[in-house]
Amino acid sequence: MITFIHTADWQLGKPFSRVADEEKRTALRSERIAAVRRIGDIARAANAGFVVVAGDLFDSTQPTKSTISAACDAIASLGVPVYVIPGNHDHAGPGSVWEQPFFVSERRDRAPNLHILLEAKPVESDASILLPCPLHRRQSMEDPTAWIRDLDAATFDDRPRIVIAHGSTVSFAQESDEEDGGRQPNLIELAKLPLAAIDYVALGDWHGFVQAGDKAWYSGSHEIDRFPKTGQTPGHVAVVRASRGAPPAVEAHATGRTRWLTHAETFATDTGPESLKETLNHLVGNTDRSLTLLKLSLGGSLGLAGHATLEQIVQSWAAGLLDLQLDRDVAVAPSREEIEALTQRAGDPLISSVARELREQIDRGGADAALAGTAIALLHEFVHAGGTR
Ligand SMILES: [Mn+2]
Repeated sequence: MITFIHTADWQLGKPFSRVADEEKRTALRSERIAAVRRIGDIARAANAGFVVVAGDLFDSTQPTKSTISAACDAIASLGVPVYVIPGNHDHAGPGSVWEQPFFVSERRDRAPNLHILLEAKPVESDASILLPCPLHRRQSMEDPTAWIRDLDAATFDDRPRIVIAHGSTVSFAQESDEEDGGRQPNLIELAKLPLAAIDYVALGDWHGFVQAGDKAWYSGSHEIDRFPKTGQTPGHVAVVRASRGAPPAVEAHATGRTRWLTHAETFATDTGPESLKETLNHLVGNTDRSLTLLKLSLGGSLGLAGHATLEQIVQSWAAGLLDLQLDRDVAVAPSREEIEALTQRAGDPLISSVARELREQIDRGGADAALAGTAIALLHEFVHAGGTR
């Protein structure tokens, strides 16, 4: 029996362009490198003999030199051979990273345990026979595993045979995990593989840990890189125990540490923001904000005081979280007391007269009322931020 780690879809160098804050984009990229290093802890604990990366080690065919160097150092830290196939993101077509002189020399000098499998042909490692299915272009309409169908397995000894492939399988064809969607390239037909002659199929491309067939698993990405769809479990690697002619034993082990949470709230009263604060503290915790990304949808309506409280809460969480994706559609419904107070500021005749004008527009209703509501909220904020005495 052999034990190895199956992982995929590291997508090192992913730009995270939807995250507005540059410092946080950098932190997200660093987390993907740090998660590679944590694979080493799992490999040592499981006594794994090697690591298989089933495609998309890099996010693009042209990663930066910093990304290449960080990747090589992290891979070297794993301490066991690491076998990699190119996926669709880092395919081995012309001008690929794999033939770039900087990558070639960094791999040689920093990560001699890293082996890039560029050809569709059997590779005999010490303990196993690897059957790599590298991608040579981003999208191919040919099944990358097709070459294995005609393989003469009689020439192999009794080492376990491991297919390494990247793409959708027929069972997952309708739900590609690629963000660009569209028609299904790189489609793998597991049923056409000579499964009796194969002991494990290590798949990449789907970002959650999931069994895709009799002997086939997706490990998912080692660190979460998007808000997961329901039921997905990204942020894991697979620890695989395989023997020739026996079913594999496959376990998911957590390697990710970023959290991607979703929350929605509809406000009805001005106490809403305070209760949102409680909810977020409970959901995220006060010590873990810098590793958490939150998609927050806010609706309903609030008075002026409620909006001011909400704004303070939003600013704190936007700064403290690894990212806050805010969908805020909260109407202004100022209380009569709040408007009256603004219209009667004895020392501020200008503020008072503007507030009275806005109050009249709100009372008249119609399209201008919503604008006036927003304006009076801004006026309230201005007054309470010390813009006037
Ligand atoms: Mn992919």
